[in-house]
Amino acid sequence: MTLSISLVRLPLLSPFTTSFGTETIKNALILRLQEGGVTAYGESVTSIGPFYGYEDNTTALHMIRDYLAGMVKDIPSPEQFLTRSAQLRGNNMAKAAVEMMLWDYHAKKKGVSLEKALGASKGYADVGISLGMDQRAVTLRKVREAIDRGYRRVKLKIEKGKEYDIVRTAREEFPDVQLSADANACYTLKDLPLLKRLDRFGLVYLEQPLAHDDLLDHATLAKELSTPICLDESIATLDAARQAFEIGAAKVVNIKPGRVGGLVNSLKIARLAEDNEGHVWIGGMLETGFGRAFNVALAANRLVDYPGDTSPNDKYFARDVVKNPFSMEKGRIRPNKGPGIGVEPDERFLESVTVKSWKLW
Ligand code: OSB
Ligand code: MG
Repeated sequence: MTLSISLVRLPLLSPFTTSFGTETIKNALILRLQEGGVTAYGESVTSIGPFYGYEDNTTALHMIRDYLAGMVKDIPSPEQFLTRSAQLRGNNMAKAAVEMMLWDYHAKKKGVSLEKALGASKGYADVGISLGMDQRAVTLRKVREAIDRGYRRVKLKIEKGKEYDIVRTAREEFPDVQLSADANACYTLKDLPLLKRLDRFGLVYLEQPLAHDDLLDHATLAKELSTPICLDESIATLDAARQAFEIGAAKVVNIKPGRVGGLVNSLKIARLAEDNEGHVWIGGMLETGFGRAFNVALAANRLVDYPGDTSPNDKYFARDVVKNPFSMEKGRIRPNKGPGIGVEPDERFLESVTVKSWKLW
């Protein structure tokens, strides 16, 4: 029985720019558990630095090596692992990588797909695209290509002073597309006039306009806008989701299992949204084929009602580390049939992009 973690470095097909920076390479931490005939995987959504959240690959590696690996020697259920790891504050991205690996392991042991293990499924995930910031003409071309490929929602990244022009032109050229904008926390309430100007474009929602750790100001903003607010960064826990719905800080939540501590919490947040007449969709963090397979399985769940940022692998990478990438048809992706995440690693390519590996036990 072995548990190892590897850092893999995979170039992105094109740079991905948000209000917090530009990514050109995906630096992913991949967990691999081998027991009996079963090999299970996990992927941390952390990156090289704490720009999206406070965790990064170094802190996740520390948490997993020094705390979490020792808690899973008996391969507990995801729920048992959450109970054990609750004594450690925060660090949900590190916890999520381990939690998801346990889901994969137990689904494989039972011989069921992760999609099935998660409960009632639609059988497919509705897919939207997240477009990084770029020159206007480039973005508009990418919006057209996305619509032609069948994407069911197009999300534009925005930042202060670079929101009105791109949203207006995209809306004018594509009047019928489901359009959203993601600010990645770059505004404050003082920018209300800028945000109000977006109200007329019929966005399905405005994603994370204010601070990464704020709920209260979002509730204030929500009262001033007709566009619904979707929270991403601010929903770091199940309690944050409950509080957000309670005070009206969000109508929509972008669930990233990696951000909320895994799939158990993701399903609970989705149920909370349903109870509060809210909406949820599954976000992405430019995952490799391992992390992507978890997101797609979750996005197919009945509780998920909006299209997610779960593009097929070839949006991100010329070559992914898995042999069976997803393909999209009419803006939908079918989850793998399993067992577990149902992903076949491309071992030789995976090895060639692995920077370093650590044996945990
Ligand atoms: O805010 O949703 C975000 C990528 C990295 C960090 C944050 C975000 C994103 C994306 C990309 O929007 C979604 C994807 O296609 O994986
Ligand atoms: Mg976001």
